Amino acid sequence: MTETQPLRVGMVGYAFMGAAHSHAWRTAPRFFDLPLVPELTAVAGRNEEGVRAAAGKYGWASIETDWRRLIERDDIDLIDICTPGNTHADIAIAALEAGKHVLCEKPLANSVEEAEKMTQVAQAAAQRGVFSMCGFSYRRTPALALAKRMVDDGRLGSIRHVRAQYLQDWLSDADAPLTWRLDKSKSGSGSLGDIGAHSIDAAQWITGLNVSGVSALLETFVKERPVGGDLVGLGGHGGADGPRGPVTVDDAALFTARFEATPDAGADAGSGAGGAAGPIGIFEATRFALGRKNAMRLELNGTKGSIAFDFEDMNSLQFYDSALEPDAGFRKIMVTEPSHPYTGNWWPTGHGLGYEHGFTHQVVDLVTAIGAGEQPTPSFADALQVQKVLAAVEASAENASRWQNV
Ligand code: SOE
Repeated sequence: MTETQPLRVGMVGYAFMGAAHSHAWRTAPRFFDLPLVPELTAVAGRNEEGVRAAAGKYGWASIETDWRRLIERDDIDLIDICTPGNTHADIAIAALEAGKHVLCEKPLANSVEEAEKMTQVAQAAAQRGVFSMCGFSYRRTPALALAKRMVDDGRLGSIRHVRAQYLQDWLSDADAPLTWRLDKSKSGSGSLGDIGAHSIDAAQWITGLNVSGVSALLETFVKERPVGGDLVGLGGHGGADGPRGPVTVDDAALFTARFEATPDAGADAGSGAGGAAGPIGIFEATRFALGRKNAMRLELNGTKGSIAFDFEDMNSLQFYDSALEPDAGFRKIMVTEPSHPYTGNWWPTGHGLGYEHGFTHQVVDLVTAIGAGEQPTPSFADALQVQKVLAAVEASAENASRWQNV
């Protein structure tokens, strides 16, 4: 019997994403057959007390207080980057150049320039068998993976409309603290990059088409907030009386978009002479939609049918098939069958999965690709395309919503 080789992981950062990734590294080999077995070798963070507590809680074997030291270690094969966006480029480039595989949280970087550099380094590293992936974890939600499969199988025909919303409400309280997610120098942007980036990636991935241009509005509703706040940076109450600091990111982002043409658009999509050949889209991302907790929603209307998804009901997908009687209406598919993406490795039909499973599936797909010596997806190049859309949205919003090509 041959023994499965380990994949020794070093993770940087240990807050919200660090917790989700730790759980995924630990769980993936217990429910899926992997070509390499992940080991939680070391976790890095600047605060020794904090990183030591995180290592104990999440099960990491050792700690470092400088990510550079993690990269120098020869008992680490993969660096998992769970830190704010302003640190991604330095860590990812150093890791890839040192021959470590990389998993990097989204958005890939805080600028197109950084993302381009990271992509160049990633592509050169891939030639040497050193791979990288960006953590757009929603791709691994079974219902969205099923949506992708249905679009690829032609069940919707040519896509005409993309309607994507990502709605949360944890910033609605004007006294919620000023955390790193509200500081442009750390996060790059606000709702746009934090949650809108997921919608852009999901829309491009499922349709197989890139966004080619946008017209956008950005708004910051609360301009100053109480300083302080926890490491996780999601919600809480900062107290109304203490010092306040400026919010330097958007609270809400809206944009209309065009996608590139589908190869059969002229024949099937009825675009008309001189009309748009690809789908049109409307995107909305906000952390001020009171009552909406994690409503990552996507609706696609094609020439043959429609699908609709809402993460608040994440184990199901709505499907309208125009080949059926019109009064058949939308049907709710419970995405819990063994034939559905990822679900067969979990519970009996109908028992459902949660937020954390997306991260576990991300590890499964990453380790499977590394084991096969293949490029995992989304690659840094895929994430660079998302970064270009984010930049186009900001440029359009700064220019009175003027059309901006990506
Ligand atoms: C991580 O993938 C992430 O985008 C977080 O950064 C968001 O805040 C979260 O709400 C969705 O997931």
